[in-house]
Amino acid sequence: MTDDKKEARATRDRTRQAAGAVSGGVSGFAALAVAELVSAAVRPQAGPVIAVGGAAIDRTPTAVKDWAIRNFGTDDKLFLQLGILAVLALFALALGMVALRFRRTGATGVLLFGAVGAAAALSRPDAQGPVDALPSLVGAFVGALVLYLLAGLLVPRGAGSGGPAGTRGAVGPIGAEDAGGPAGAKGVDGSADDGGAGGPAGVEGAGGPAGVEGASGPAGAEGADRSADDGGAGGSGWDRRRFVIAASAAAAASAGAGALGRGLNGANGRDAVASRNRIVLPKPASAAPAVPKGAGLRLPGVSPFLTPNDSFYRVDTALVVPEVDATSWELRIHGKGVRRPRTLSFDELLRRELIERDITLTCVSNEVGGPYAGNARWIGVRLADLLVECGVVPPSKGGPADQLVARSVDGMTLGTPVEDVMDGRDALLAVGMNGEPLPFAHGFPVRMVVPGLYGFVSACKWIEDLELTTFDSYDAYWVKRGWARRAPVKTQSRIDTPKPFARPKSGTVMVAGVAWAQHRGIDKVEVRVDDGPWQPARLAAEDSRDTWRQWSFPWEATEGGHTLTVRATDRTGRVQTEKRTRTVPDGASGWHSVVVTVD
Ligand SMILES: Nc1nc2c(c(=O)[nH]1)N[C@H]1C(S)=C(S)[C@@H](COP(=O)(O)O)O[C@H]1N2
Ligand SMILES: [Mo]
Repeated sequence: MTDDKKEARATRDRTRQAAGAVSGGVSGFAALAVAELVSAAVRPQAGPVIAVGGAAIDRTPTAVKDWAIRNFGTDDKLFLQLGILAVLALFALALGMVALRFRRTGATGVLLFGAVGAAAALSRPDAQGPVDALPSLVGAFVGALVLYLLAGLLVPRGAGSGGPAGTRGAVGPIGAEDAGGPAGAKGVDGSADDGGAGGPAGVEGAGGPAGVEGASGPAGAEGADRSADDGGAGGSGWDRRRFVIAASAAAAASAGAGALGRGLNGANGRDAVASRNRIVLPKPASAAPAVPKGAGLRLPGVSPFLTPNDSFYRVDTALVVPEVDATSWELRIHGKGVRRPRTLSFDELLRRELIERDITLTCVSNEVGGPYAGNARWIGVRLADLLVECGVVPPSKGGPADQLVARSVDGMTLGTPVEDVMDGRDALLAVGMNGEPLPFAHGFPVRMVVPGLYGFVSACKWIEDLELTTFDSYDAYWVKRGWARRAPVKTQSRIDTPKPFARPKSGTVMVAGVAWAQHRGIDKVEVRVDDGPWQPARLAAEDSRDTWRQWSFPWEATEGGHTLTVRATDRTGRVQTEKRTRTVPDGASGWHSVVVTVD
């Protein structure tokens, strides 16, 4: 063989390898797109990426999850999904290369991924039954088929095997029949079901058959492959044009299916959106007193006293925010010692006496100085009244149940002490947040809020079930993962301004922030500069003991590096502890410090 020929051959091989990877990529894309489409018929949460992501979240060790929350914050889920997609893409490319030599093995590999997705979907706590496996299974089946057919186009023609036309003529129809079904049907689906935005893309799905036609011939040409086995000098060519057409058609059909699926999944949520838009929150029988004038200091850099909904922190395990239709929503109250179990609709809830309260919510995953705290004006029904109506008696009065387990539509469980809910504090089944129905991300249509307890033991979003039980007999989701059974909020204070490593000018620098000890109240905040004495900060007016309190401290700053530290004292007289603990199992403790350089 001359050098020229060798080089030409090497180039051909590389091109073929690349084409193999492309078939893998296209097949993976087809699998996910079809899965998306099928999930629209089942439920969005049954899609493979969401199911695998959800399963991964539930199995992630607590330390890693905590790390992810700390480092990615609310973006942790985006990173997880991107990670899953990246892994899938790598495997798809690899399977495409495998399929160059072993078409069945490659296709089987795709099916195995489908099996993993299906298993994940079936294992989700909110799985509705065997149908949840369908998106993964159907998607993987189509993906496998696409890979098998595309890889068939990459089979080199043996010397004298009669050229593409002849090959197609000979075996084409059989292959076409095999493949034409699903891909063609997809295209038809696309154009038939979808009248709106998805339309054009769906119609493109009709490109499927074209790709199938392209694919059909060479599928039959496998025989030629076996005999030639890439070896025949000059016989290792394959029809690039047909491959490009087929791969593009398959990709376009997949894009159509995927877009249609997205559109339909979006439509499912539209009922929920409409139900939310229709809600007019009744005037509360017991309105929250106006926020005292001096509660918000209006200092630049300090968290606003009431946190707007769109900047309120969000912590949950939901990869897709559940969109619950309030018109069909129900809450069931039942369990140990519930003499009159009942089920309430959203309308029944709204017809009850509503109370409005300002309550600060904090997350146990919040590190000292961290952002997972927010203060909102909630409207809801008093949970204790409802429990009393159901015949529930708190443990202190001899009731048999000491734990109230709240369950959400996405299968989350949170356990709250019955005693706390019934001790007179404003534990709410909240329907409104800062003057509007709950945002979807914050639990629409109904969530719990209990002053004084971390969110993971009290603030169930998208709630649908309340069960009275005991702490001895049941561990809720986070408790199973190493977090505490009972977790009252720890007294904390935070310096909002100046920011770490700020470079303020010497002179008077306003140091300010927030402090919280929900349901106990904040009585004192002190600031220390370097190793100096603790100096009292000015406390803003108190709204209620269930809310955080702003504070400020005019500091006569001198040039150089300084460390500012803050600590609070709650109304029981206890000073915020200096002892640093991690967030697991019951919340971080320690003092917040900020290092600045004064110029
Ligand atoms: N269904 C559901 N409810 C949930 C959670 C969750 O993961 N799923 N997380 C809890 C935690 S840990 C906290 S701190 C609060 C946060 O509420 P937010 O996202 O509205 O701020 O919701 C709680 N309720
Ligand atoms: Mo939390």
